[in-house]
This record gives sequence, structure tokens and C-alpha cells, in this order.
Amino acid sequence: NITTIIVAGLALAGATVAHAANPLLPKIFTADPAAFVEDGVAYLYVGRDEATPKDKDYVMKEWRLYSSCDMKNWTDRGVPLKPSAFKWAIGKVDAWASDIVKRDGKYYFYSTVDHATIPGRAIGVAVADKPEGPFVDARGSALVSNDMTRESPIAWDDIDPGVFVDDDGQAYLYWGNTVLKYARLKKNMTEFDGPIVTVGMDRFTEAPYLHKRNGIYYLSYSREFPEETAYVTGPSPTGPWTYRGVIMSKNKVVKTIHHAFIEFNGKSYIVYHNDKLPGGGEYRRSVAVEEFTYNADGTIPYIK
Ligand code: FUB
Repeated sequence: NITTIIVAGLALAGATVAHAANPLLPKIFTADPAAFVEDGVAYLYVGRDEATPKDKDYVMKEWRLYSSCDMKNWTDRGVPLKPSAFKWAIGKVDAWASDIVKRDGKYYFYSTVDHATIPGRAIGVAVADKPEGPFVDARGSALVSNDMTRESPIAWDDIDPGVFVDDDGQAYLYWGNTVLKYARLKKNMTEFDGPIVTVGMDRFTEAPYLHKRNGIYYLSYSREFPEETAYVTGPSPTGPWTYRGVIMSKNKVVKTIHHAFIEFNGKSYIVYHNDKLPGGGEYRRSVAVEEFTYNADGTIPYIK
């Protein structure tokens, strides 16, 4: 189809093509991968880590998009949006973690930004007609802000959105730091359809991610700090949940691990970040991918 032809054409024309092994993107520091597949092309949205070795916090001014036809060679597709797309946000720094989904021909990008007037982090949603954008604010206000969800005393509890649309069309947004929350989304994908629900999840830290395979719902998340990736499964997008184990272990240098799952050409992958790009560290992360095979009973193997 036309998307595949354009991507292949870009690669042939010598657009910036990254190489074939981890770290996936060897030229810049990147974190918090969000991924989806369409028409034989894998799309990877990452936050760019711009902290210097001396910085003691994240410096993230933009999200960047990469695409691949083989999960090995990645084409730089530029900056689909920056936090400044959300006029109600501070807009200068901190393009924190995001997630992306396509619905009714439009691409919805949920992301974490700093609210300009309500202290703390907030979640916005932007929409585009193409994966590469341009993305524009879909609401003109935060979907979630700190005044709506006061379960946690911290200002960054409303971060790390993970979006999921079930086969029956019902969409859900999961998010949180320290406290895991979810809410149903209306079909317009820009409003909640019901209350924000808090889920008790043992040692939950952040980065909830919901995916479904063969009728099993998998809710994976980062737990403890430094973080490891753990998961539960259930018979529905809202549980009840059964703990299944750890998928990836802690990286004590980078401390965070933010992950996502994708299926591409019949194979299963987990994308995440580590510190392996030379000069890397806690605020200078690098996105990586691992291929894995589900166990026969549907469980996910430990990935070294
Ligand atoms: O990149 C900033 C924050 O670090 C993300 O929101 C978390 O998931 C962690 O990766």
C-alpha cells in the first residue's frame, strides 16, 4: 500500500536509517517507546533524552517517530509533536511517556506533560490523520490533571498513559505512578465515559500497558525502583487480575524501563529502554527491542 511504498522509498532515498541491533536508535538518547503496526510498517514513538551527563533530571523537549519494515532498520520520521502542542501545558520541557492508537481513521497520541496552572503532571491527547502527524490537541484541555486524582500525595501520579481498544470497541486508558488508575473512554477517544478507577497492584510504580492475545488480557507495568517489568493477566480489561511474574529485571543504572509490546510479521516483541548507548545513564536512555515467544499456556517468558 501507499504507506509501505513511501517508507520503502524513503529508505532507498537514503533518509536517516538507523542500524539493525540494540540500541535501536544509535544517534540520540531515547526513552519510553510507544509502538504500533500498520500495513507492514512498525512505528515507534519515543521521547528524546537531551540531558547532559551533569544533569540530575530528565530533559525531554520532543517526541520523535521512527518506522521500520523489518524491526531492524529504522527510518527517522521526525518530530510528530512537542509538548507545546498542548497550550494548557507549560510546553517547554518534559515530553514524558506516551501511547498511540488508531481509531476510525485517526491516530490518537496520549502523553504526559506539565500542566501550566494545576500543579503537577497531566495527560493530554492529540490527534492526527497520519502516523507522522501533524498532531494537534484533541481537547484543548487536559484529559487528566492532578486535581482530579488525589489518591497519591505526589505531583507526578498522573503519568504514563497506556491506551487499549477492545474487540467490542470499548476503549480504556490506564495510567499512574505509585497508584494505578484506569477509565473507560468514549468513542471519540477524548473524553472519559465513567469514573476514574483505582486498582490495587502490588509494588506498582508506573508505565501500565494493556494488551490482548488469544482472549487473554495482559496488564504489564513497572514495579519497585529501580524498576522491573511485571505482569498480571485476566479475563477482561478490568480484571480480576492474576499475578504471573517478572518479564524483565532491573537495570540499576537507568532505573526506569518503560515498555510496550507489539506483534510484527507473526513475531512478538517487547520494546523498552536501557543505558547501553555509549555515554548513557539514568537520564540518557536508549530504546531497545527483544523478540520473544509466548509460552504454550499464554504466559510471557522471562526475557534476559
Ligand atoms: O521519561 C520520563 C519518565 O521516566 C516516564 O514517564 C517513566 O515511565 C519513566 O520512564
